[in-house]
Amino acid sequence: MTPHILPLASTSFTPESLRQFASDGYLIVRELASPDLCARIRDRTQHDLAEAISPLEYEVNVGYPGAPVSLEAEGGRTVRRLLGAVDRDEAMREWASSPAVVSRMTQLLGSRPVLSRAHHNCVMTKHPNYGSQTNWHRDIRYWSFERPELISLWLALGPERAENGGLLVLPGTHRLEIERDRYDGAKFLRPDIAKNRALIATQRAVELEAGDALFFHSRLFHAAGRNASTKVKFSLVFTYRATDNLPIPGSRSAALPEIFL
Ligand SMILES: O=C(O)CCC(=O)C(=O)O
Repeated sequence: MTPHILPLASTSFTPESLRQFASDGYLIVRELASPDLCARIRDRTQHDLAEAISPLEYEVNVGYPGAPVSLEAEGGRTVRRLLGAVDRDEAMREWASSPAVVSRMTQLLGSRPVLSRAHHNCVMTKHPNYGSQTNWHRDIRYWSFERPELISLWLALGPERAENGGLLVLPGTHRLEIERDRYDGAKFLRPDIAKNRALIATQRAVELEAGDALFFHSRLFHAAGRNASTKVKFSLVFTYRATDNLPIPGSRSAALPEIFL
């Protein structure tokens, strides 16, 4: 991806930041969302979780390590994701289409961004007791676009650390080619392979506070542990593509109308 560099402005990445994204596959911008906007998004999240407002996905549905075994089991109704974020709430939509986001996405993608409703478009919730662990993966593994180059935006709505299930990343792995036999059947990195263990040893924890935003490439390997704190962690996540990087017709990536920003 060749970033198109815009004139410098407060809503833009510097050339140095763009070089860092090209090298590492991710960038953190501190305090990109205001405390007021974060509070509105958090309030809506807490309300929708308390009322179990659809569409949503339970931990049971993903079945990752630590997830309850059935909806009827203890903690079985623990929500993993509040889906359809861009159509769920005005504040979530405001963030997704804000000038601070659109201008930066334009730089990273090299064209105006198109917001996918089919991927992420959710509030990720990680609960202390029944929130699950996510093993090392690339988001692009189940997505279908002409090029595997999308960018996701992760907005922290509270503190995120490895200890409460915050993201871990493997810097630079968006540029790496990986042999097929290094993945398990669900396309997670197999920890029993020495080359994978060496790669995983390069991990960095993404430490965020409410309002901080993480931009990350769809080929970047990332993972997250369980939430060992006493508070639920919320993060709002959207994915964008370049104007000319079309979803493959008939695939899940093309299943929902997109938003041209
Ligand atoms: O919060 C987590 O467990 C990681 C989420 C994630 O990486 C994903 O859904 O792609």
